[in-house]
Amino acid sequence: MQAMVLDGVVPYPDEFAERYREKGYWTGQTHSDLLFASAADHADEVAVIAGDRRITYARLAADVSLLAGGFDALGIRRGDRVVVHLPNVPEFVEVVFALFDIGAIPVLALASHRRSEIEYFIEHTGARAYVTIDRHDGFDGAATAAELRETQPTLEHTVIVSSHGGGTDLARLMAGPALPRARRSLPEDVAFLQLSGGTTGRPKLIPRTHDDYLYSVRESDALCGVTDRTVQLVGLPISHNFTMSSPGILGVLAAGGTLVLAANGTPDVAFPLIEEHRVTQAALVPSLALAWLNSALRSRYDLGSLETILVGGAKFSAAAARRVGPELGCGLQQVFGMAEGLVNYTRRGDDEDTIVATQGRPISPDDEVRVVDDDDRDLPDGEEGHLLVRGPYTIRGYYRAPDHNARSFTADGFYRTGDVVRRDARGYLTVVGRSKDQINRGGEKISPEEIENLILGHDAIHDVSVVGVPDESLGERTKAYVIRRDESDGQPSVLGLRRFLRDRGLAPYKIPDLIEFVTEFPLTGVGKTSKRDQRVKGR
Ligand code: J2J
Repeated sequence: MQAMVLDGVVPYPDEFAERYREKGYWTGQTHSDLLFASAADHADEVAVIAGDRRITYARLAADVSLLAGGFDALGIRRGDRVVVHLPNVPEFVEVVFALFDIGAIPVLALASHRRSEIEYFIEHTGARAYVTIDRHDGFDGAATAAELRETQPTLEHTVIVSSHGGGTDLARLMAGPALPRARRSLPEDVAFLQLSGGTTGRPKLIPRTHDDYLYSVRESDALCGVTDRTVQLVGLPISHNFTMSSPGILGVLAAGGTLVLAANGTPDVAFPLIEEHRVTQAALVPSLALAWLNSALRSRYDLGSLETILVGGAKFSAAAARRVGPELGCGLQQVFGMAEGLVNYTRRGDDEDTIVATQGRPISPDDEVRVVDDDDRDLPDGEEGHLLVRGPYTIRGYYRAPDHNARSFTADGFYRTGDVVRRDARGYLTVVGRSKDQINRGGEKISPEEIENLILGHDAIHDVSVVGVPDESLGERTKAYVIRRDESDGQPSVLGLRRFLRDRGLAPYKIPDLIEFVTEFPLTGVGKTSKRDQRVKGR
């Protein structure tokens, strides 16, 4: 089999790839190998629990092979892009593994995305198929799919999963013969396209290979103590990089553990599931961890099975982190990761100060971390600077984004994370801020420019500036300062502008929390809009 040819992907240079293989980081396993190996070792154990469904490893593997047969019969082949747009349902796991099995490339949308984002993913990747759900949080998947089939020339197939489980489209796909076990992709192939938070315009897509991704998954399992006894609550969006890989659903499936899928991670949903299924591990964003700490429901449920919560996606305050052990009665691991690659964990045996006050240290001895000043000069430990990274599971470039890549990577391949950190002598990182133009709304990343561009599409708007303003629970909320045109007659209203964005098919989490109409923006010394002033004033 030849290596997959996919335009717009920046490969690891040969000498690095060789080194990562020699050191045993890249083992040659593909995602589909991972699942079938676990299915062989843990056939009768439960892989996925969702509502009253319990899916064993044997069942999961069999369904994946049937579904792979269905996609294959549609003509979906190795390297074809398929947008997968599903909430936390078992069909997500089945569909992505079926696509992995034929070597097709899932493009991982978030369930909260809407037409606007999905359209862009299909256009940008030339996707041939789109898999979604009939109904989710006010989203009408069937109507959206029908519309996209009309407007998107590359889109040949849409598959609608029923929110009651399965559905006629899936049943049809699974009616034919299963695809026999065979190797249909190489470990160095791009396995899927993950989403970046985005800083300019539309979110960038991140090509992750089997080899690089599964290295991070296996190491995450070791660092987080994941075994076949692990029962993991999946309450964060299932396709997010944290949920997929840190150690995530792939980590649990690799180890033969059990996933408990939850619609979300709020205490009212999560606590009963923890009690019922004796959940041992959960991944949370800081706002959810706070909600758990402050919930009156804590005393109503037995959370005694919980061994560890992993908290990441945004900065967890040391004050809240310190409460986890005493109040939830479980361990804490902080996780500072990114879909582009690098993941840091506090280690399970670390002293309390390290666990509460740092965001951990990198997974790999070969993660090359640099902390630099504005001119890319390396700074001594303890000083705040820009975090750059290169390593065995960090991408060398975004998908089909040469101009952006020139800015986001150094000439020698270090990724500019846009995070401002301090490193201590042991290599532990503390996140102190951010230099990228991005809003982190409780772990959900928002590109101000994307929202600004959409708002500027409104006839009555003259100018707009979107910033993140401090928020006690989410860390940040979004605020749009809007200047209407002179002749706009006070239109649109706040509600009108929200409706405008919703009608454009924008994901609800990107619709500004606060909108203020102003007549001018504060300016910096050189006459640019001062987003800093707007952030401070906006609280
Ligand atoms: C401060 N900022 C953090 C943390 C991420 C594991 C965990 C999280 C992600 C993720 C992930 C942070 N403290 N603990 O992919 O595998 C901010 C940083 C970072 C950006 C990446 C994983 N953990 N962040 O959040 O691609 O700004 O990945 O660069 O969504 O989130 O966002 P994302």
